[in-house]
Amino acid sequence: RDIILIGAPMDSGKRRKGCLMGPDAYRTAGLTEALTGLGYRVRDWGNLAPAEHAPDDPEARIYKHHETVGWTNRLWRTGQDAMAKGLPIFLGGDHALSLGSVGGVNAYSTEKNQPQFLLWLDAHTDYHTPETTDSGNLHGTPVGYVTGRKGFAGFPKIERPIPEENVCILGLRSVDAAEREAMQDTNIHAYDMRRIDETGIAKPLAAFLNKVKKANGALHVSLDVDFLDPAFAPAVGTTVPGGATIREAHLVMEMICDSGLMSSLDLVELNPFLDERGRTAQVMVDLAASALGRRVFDRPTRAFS
Ligand code: DIR
Ligand code: MN
Ligand code: MN
Ligand code: MN
Repeated sequence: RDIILIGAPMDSGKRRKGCLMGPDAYRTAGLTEALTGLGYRVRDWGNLAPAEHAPDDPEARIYKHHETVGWTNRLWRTGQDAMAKGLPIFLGGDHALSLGSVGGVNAYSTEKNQPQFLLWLDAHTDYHTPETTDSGNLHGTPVGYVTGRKGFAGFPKIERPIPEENVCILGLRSVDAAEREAMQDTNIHAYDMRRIDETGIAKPLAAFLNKVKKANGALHVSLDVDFLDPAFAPAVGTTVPGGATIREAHLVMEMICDSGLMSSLDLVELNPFLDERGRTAQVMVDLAASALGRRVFDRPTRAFS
């Protein structure tokens, strides 16, 4: 299967600037070369621009609402198109990117009558709606959007929302009060760092991957830089201490690869402007390579139980 790189130099999902440098940082860190070295044919579709959109009011409560709608429309269509041709990797850009990437890949699987699953690797739940967000930053809303929460005026309608029980979030350690309350009534599989400390990260992930496999589902993986501990992945606007270690993160990626289930991937929230010598971009490239087959030693594909 070909891999398709889709650059989304977007910064509209939050106020701090710099994520727009992300796609080129991944390229500079050698993403194409890493994947080519694993035997893939890599097609780089370059950097997108938002679809035409209304001008934003700088005083509005929601930051750059219209520009984010423009990005969502562009990414949605591009994602749908890319799914027919290979495995898309969306290069962010902030996490508002996933409004469009997940919207698009889910529209594709809806058309194919395949259940859509979503693995969200993040310190945050991103379960707000434009009505509940207190920051006004839309990067905190994509899980709410794709699971069909109300309040996303102006955004494309999701024909078949992703069922809550098809969503797994790993790495949580910063959840806003409104999100926590709303999450409580859902069937989303959400694991905070404490549970990961207690059980290890492999156990909840294996259970989720098993579910995807049984349902013959499509699996979108959304990797937010802040899933990782800031000690080795500092280039993100919202660092939260106590994140996944580099070994936990690689284990997650290697298990995803072993499962053979991943059909699309986001690399989001990287802000290269906050970094030293591109080290966080390099970590993200190495994790993407692990998700797509890089190993120290060859191992037989492992069955989940
Ligand atoms: C945060 C979202 N809860 C907000 N934060 C981030 O602004 O509503 N998500 N960084 O990844
Ligand atoms: Mn996020
Ligand atoms: Mn986050
Ligand atoms: Mn918030």
